[in-house]
Amino acid sequence: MCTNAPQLEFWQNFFYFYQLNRCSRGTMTEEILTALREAVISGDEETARKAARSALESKIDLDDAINKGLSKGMYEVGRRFESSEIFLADMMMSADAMKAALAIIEPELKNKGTTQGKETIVIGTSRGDIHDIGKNIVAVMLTAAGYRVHDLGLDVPPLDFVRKGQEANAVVIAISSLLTSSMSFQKDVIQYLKDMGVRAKYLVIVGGGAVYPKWAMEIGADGYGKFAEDAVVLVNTLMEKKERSLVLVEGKTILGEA
Ligand code: B12
Repeated sequence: MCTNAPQLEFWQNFFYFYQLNRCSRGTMTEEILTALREAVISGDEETARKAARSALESKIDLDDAINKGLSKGMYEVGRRFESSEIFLADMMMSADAMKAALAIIEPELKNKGTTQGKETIVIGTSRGDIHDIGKNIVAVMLTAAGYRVHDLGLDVPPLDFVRKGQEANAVVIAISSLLTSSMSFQKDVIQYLKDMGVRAKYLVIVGGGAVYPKWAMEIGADGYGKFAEDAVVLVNTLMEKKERSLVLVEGKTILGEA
């Protein structure tokens, strides 16, 4: 019996330090996510940069840093703006803080990807809409997934999506809309493609805060994704399909195909 004592002690210590390490890692991750969230809410660029660097140094999941940290902060900013607790200027400062953090995180996310020479995607924010933070994240995720992404930027006129799609020999046209008023331009892109007799050449996917699955169905889009990572699942799924039908993705789960 006594001969097993050192062994027992070894395992007891092992499990103690293992748990300690797990707990402190968990706490550290939570602290960084909170710092990212708070930096966006308070619109503090410098703190946002610091928190982003900590996220990289501590190797926390970068999707979590964006979704559970930065985007959660932005969601709260949107809520406060809607209930008139903050003003446009505050929202702009928050956007700058989020962009500052993303400028540090995004290159690392892109590095994770493989340039597999997959198909080309043209992406942009629709006309009249200058919200580009979410669209930029989608572009980075698709790049990291190996697609060639041509980012047309923001406030993109419907015809530009079509022209650039043709120029770049794209397979997918991705349109982001955060404003209800800019959604109708997504429909215009599809209408132009039809009028020019090239609708079948392109897969049109839509997303962004203002967009919802029924809208995607109404305008005859090929796909809708709620979050940036859904865009990757969506495009991969559409590429594998033999016949066309609308694909809806939320939380990396295919909600339905119609
Ligand atoms: C930051 C912000 C701004 C910034 C934008 C800075 C920038 N460079 O982007 C500034 C301050 C400039 C701004 C201005 C305005 N804004 Co603003 N803004 C926001 C806010 C707070 C956050 C948006 C954001 O960046 N979220 C974080 C990102 C990561 O999320 P996301 O954009 O939704 O993207 C994710 C998904 O949607 C998805 N996704 C995005 N695009 C795509 C595309 C595809 C194909 C797919 C599959 C997925 C996908 O992936 C992303 C990551 O998961 C939202 C509130 C909110 N909760 O959304 C209001 C909000 C969008 N704004 C709003 C308004 C009203 C305005 C203004 C009209 C205010 C004014 N009085 O002037 C102007 C409009 C200017 C214009 N012409 O566009 C309203 C829109 C209401 C509506 N439905 O029409 C919102 C909802 C605020 C509110 N609750 O009232 N805004």
